[in-house]
Amino acid sequence: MSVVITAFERSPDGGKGLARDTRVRWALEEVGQPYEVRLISFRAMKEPAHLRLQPFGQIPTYEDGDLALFETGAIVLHLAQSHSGLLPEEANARARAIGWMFAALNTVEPPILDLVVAKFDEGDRPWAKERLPLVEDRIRHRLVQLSARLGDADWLDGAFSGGDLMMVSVLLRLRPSGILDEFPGLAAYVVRGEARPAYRRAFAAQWAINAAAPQAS
Ligand code: GTB
Repeated sequence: MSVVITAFERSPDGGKGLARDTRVRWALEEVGQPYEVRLISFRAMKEPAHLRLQPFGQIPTYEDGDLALFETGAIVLHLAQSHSGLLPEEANARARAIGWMFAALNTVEPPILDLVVAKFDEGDRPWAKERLPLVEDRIRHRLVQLSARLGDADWLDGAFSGGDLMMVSVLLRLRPSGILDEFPGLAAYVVRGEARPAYRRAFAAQWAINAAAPQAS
């Protein structure tokens, strides 16, 4: 039985790897699980067939036989728990790595997503200019803390884990803003993640689809 995920038929980022199927592809590549991709249009995402898989009308989804999952956190955690390669064997180290996955999604990603909203959804509001520095500073606050914890280490807690996969994926979304470059240790951490062969395969696979597709003007 093969694994099938969904991804944008045409990603709004033109294939820069920022859409969330990339983190799922990366996890699949890290654990050596072959997969197929069903590309889906924005319209189809809101139709009943997709809503049965993803109640919020979003990508990515994950199907493996009887199991259908949505939410990248759940998908990556499932892959990490059902294959070797993304979680340490030792129980406490495993629990800490899962903790970093949650930290990425619950503590670091929200202010980063707020910046996307502030720029792209609210950018034309009269108060947008005043709000933007506050949103950016909330991100910086988190990055100061994350950077202090990472220190000179390669990864957040020993060997590379699903926690790093999720944290690097979350931080990547920040690169276009320039804020990541204010934190050279974290910028280098993200580059280390991107240099992993599994990430490169995942990126190349989504790039092949998006670079080939005509972009919306
Ligand atoms: N919490 C969910 C998860 O982690 O799975 C969030 C899933 C999600 O936000 N999916 C987005 C989506 O389907 C795509 S990744 N959006 C369509 C919709 O909501 O109607 C978010 C994303 C979109 C675009 C860019 N980009 O252009 O750079 C980057 C990331």
